[in-house]
Amino acid sequence: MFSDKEEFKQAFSQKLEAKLGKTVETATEVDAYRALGSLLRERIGKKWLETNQRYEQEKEKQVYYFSMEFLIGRLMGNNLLNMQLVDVVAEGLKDLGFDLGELEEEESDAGLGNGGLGRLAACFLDSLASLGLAGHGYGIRYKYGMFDQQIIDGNQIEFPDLWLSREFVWEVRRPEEAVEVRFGGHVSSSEDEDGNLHFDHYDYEQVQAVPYDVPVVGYNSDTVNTLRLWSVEANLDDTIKKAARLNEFGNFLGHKRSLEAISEFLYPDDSHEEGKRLRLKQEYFLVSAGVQSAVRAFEQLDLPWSAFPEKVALHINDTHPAMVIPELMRVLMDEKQLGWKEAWKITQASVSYTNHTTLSEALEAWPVDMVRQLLPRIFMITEEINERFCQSLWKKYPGEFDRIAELAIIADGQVKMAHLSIVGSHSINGVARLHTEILKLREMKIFYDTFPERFNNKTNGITHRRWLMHANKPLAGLITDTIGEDWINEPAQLTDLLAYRDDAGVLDGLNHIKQKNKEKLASWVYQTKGISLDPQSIFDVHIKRLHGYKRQLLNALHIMHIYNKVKMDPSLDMAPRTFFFGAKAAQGYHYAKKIIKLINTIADVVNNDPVVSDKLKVVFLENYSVSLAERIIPAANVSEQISTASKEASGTGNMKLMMNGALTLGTMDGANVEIHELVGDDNIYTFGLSSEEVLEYYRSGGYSSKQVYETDEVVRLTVDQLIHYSPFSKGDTEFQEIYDSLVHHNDEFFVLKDFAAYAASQQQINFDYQEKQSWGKKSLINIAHAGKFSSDRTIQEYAADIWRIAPVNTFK
Ligand code: 26V
Repeated sequence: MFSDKEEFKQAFSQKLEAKLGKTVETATEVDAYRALGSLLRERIGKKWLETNQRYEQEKEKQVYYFSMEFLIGRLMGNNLLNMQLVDVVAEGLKDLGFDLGELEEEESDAGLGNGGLGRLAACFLDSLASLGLAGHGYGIRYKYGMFDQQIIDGNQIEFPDLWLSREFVWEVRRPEEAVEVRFGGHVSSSEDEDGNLHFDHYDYEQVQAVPYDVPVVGYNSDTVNTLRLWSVEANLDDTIKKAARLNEFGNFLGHKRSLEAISEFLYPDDSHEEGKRLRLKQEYFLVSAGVQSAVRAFEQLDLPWSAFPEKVALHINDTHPAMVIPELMRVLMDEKQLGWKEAWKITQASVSYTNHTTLSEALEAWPVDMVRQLLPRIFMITEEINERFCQSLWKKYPGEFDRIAELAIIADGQVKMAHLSIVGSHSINGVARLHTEILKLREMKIFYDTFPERFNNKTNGITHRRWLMHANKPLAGLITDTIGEDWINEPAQLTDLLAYRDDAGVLDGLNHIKQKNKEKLASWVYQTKGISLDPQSIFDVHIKRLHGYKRQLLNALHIMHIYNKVKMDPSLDMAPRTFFFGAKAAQGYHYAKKIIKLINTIADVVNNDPVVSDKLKVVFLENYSVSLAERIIPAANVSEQISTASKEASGTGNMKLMMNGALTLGTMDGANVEIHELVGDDNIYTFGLSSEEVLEYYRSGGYSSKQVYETDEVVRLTVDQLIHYSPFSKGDTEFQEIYDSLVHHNDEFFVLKDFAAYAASQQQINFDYQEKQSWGKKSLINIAHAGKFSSDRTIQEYAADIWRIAPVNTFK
């Protein structure tokens, strides 16, 4: 092991030789990346082992965070940061002729998630380890993660994400920890002499779930937790037997392949539930592997089953892993011989659930026939949970058929996963204050009325280590120079910056760093896309999944409007702007793809028109991902958070941008409400309908987009350009669908309704930005209040209120 630069250089050269048979002179950058990764993995190994031993000895309560997605991105930079080795390694590599930044670029993003929900899980792991808490992730090791997006002729084209084609240096395969997961077959029951029922599952298909463990290194802490990613492997014996039974030897390989499909790819849609059988298989695969593995670890402690909830917390990230509930019941009853009542008490006391969306089209409901056929025993148990739940309701609300029908877990031929999650857990939380209120008072009102004590709020957070210290080292440095380094362990102390809100030196420093970051991004854009940008212009950033409710269309229409204004008056007084977009659309989401095409069309028109070129640029950055976010966010001045109020559960990009000194332009939605509350009216640009107004319109009608279109001339002229002859439509019908959605289908997301207010806020930004000093002050105030949005705060709340765990033995 190494503790200084010279020792590092030696260890690194030895690693190159031993692992790759290369010398420093012959090694490529990929070689150097792999050698460095493997060196660090070994160094992590010791603390990893010690952490696990400590947890076992102290019989520490373990949290297992079940999530279908962990959008962890690259690990090299973050691990170096958390191990506090950045400088030693960077300098050592430099001496040997390598650049650390370039080596980091050799790592593929682990894109094992769609967006907010998956990235949140990754931030939580970082906080758990950094706070010295015993919390681990259980996920799937998808062979193909989030698709690679390329923009060809303005359209999104998807390519498979081959992230494993290069060795993933951080993982360790652990075949000895594998478990069996069963699908299909039949269940029979029999009674023993004492009248106890026993269930026998037969004729099932069995696969192996093999874990690949990834260490999660805490910052300046001796804790290394585990992200356990499960991969499917066909059980050869079983597959051969099955082929023999069916007399289908010829199809042995086909059968094997179909089993292996389970951990093949991530479903790249986070907004439309499709009821796909393979997705259900994936969910049960994760759940069954995870539950069995958690139960196995508990059994090592040699405690009575009643102690299970004191030693194990099972958290489900949205309803995707909701089958944890019937699966734990199955294991406790069928394998460990517990009775229903005891098993149920243990299950409910161990499981907790986070809801991440109120969009009805994203709520999971599986067809009864599919669940029964694919998971017969799980279906039986779920039916029994439903039966008992409905009976208890009947006692509490005798005769209230409607209420009971509405609450039932199984109804209308479907298994409702949110209902199962609420009934089977002791805690249900939303992800921002407004979102939790909407759950309690509207979407889940009937459940809230039944179990008010189970509902609570946990406003999301982001790890300030990746999103500030790693992504924006100069800014982190300035903060430490200004207020000392305590904020690193206690991000709430960022408020100490407020004392410098009028300090010209600090504000200059802040502006200077932002400027440098913008220049860096501009030069990268120039190198990769050939578009030349003005780093003095306002960098206005809209980065997130493409979705109707996130209203990239509102931003796009507004850019068309500005373009028109400059064309009419080329000497218009405005601060030059660069609009950045990054967004992936789900493969089958036709409307979202049209909006991508529209943004790229606008970019094409604007960027090639010399009349506007010193005032306006539009850049669509393809393949938005964690590592791309790390490039963009430090350079942002304006953070677009313009969802239709009530629709964005929280948002976390808003927090990342705020922490990097961007000012939010947003609706009063999700966590924007809490950002507004902290920074005050002067340091945020809010506009548009409130969530109450939106919900009222949805409930009672009364909105007519046609009327806005007819009365607001700016809106009409702009929207007409989508279909009439214009630089954007070129006489084509390409954008007819968008036009129709706005004008003829009553504009589901209130784009036209909010247009004027949005344009007015943008105009205000245009004025305010020109006052450099006061803009810097606003930016500083945002950074100062961003500590509240560190995921350390969020995780401390989960730990105290939901999981009931406390740290053991950290350096802090
Ligand atoms: C739903 C579905 C349904 C169909 C199959 C695949 C799939 C995958 C994921 C989802 C859930 C998406 C929910 C989600 O990502 N919500 C976001 O969660 C963030 C973290 O809490 C929050 O900041 C965002 O506002 C919220 O949209």
